[in-house]
Amino acid sequence: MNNEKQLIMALIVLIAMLAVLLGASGRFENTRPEQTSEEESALVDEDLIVVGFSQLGSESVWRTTHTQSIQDALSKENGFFLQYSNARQKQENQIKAIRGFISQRVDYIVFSPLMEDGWETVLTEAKEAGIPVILVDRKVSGSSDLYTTFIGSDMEEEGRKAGEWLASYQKQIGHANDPINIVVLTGTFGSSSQIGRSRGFEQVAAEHPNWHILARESGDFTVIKGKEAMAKLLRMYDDIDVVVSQNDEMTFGAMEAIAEAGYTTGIYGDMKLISFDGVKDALGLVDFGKINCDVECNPLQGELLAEVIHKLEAGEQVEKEYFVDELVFTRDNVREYLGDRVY
Ligand code: GYE
Repeated sequence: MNNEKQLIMALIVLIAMLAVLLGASGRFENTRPEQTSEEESALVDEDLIVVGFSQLGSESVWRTTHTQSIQDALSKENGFFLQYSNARQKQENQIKAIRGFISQRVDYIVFSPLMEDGWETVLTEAKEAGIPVILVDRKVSGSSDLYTTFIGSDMEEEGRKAGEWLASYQKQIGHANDPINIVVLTGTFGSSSQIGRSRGFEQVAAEHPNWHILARESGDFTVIKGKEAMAKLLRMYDDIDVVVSQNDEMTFGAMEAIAEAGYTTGIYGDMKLISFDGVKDALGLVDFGKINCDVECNPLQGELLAEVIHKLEAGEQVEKEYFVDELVFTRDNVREYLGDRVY
């Protein structure tokens, strides 16, 4: 009986020791809780190129289309294993995501920086770890040694196109020298899209002493904030001739505020309206004559990105910047493109 008891006790002790050991090794394996076993095996799978993609958020149709384009192009079928992280408009989330990608030793880091400033430390960490960084859509300030290449739009050129459209339109309607009052709804402050589009438009405005930019107000690239910003401007000024809105979401919001204030926009409206992006719903409004001009920003960057990564894999030289093709839509040409627009 005693012997039996001793045997049972010994067994219990043994089981407890085994449980502790297993638990400990389980904890050890879990030091990277964000990785699933599928991800772990992809990391050791030599055939897949592992890419960590930090997207800045999902504030617009443009942005969700951009994300989808990258997810489609960097698919398993195309030889990639993509880890996607959405920073929800917070720079600290992007920094955290990039640090996670570094500790996982991904092959490439792709990221769309919320704003231009504040990346030196984390990009230096990526460089020291030997991981190439590819910027998509937006740029960073500072040394270009901290990234391998950029794929996206020429934002300054987009801003200039908006200005040039306005100049040619004023001329076409015979009012080239009339004084005009302009308000600008800007995107996320400090982002390269806000900085570039503002700079480009202002370059053209500077050539026209009769153009008066009354105010610039941030609408953070969203419908709600675009509406708030426009409502504020309408309370401040009753003589606005032109609204330049740096993306379609803010334009939709601004149009609500303008209608609520009793004004109209577009070809036959009280205010001329210039937008950026060129998503399907906005192009519909161009066709309808409610938005005068929409400067395209092309979110379909995934295929070019995949191509560039394949080049890097092959040890080929790549460019420092790749710009995507973009158009300017007005009522004169929009029908040609509206039918094929998928986003
Ligand atoms: O215009 C806007 C998005 O950076 C070009 O970001 C991008 C801009 C785009 O939220 O809709």
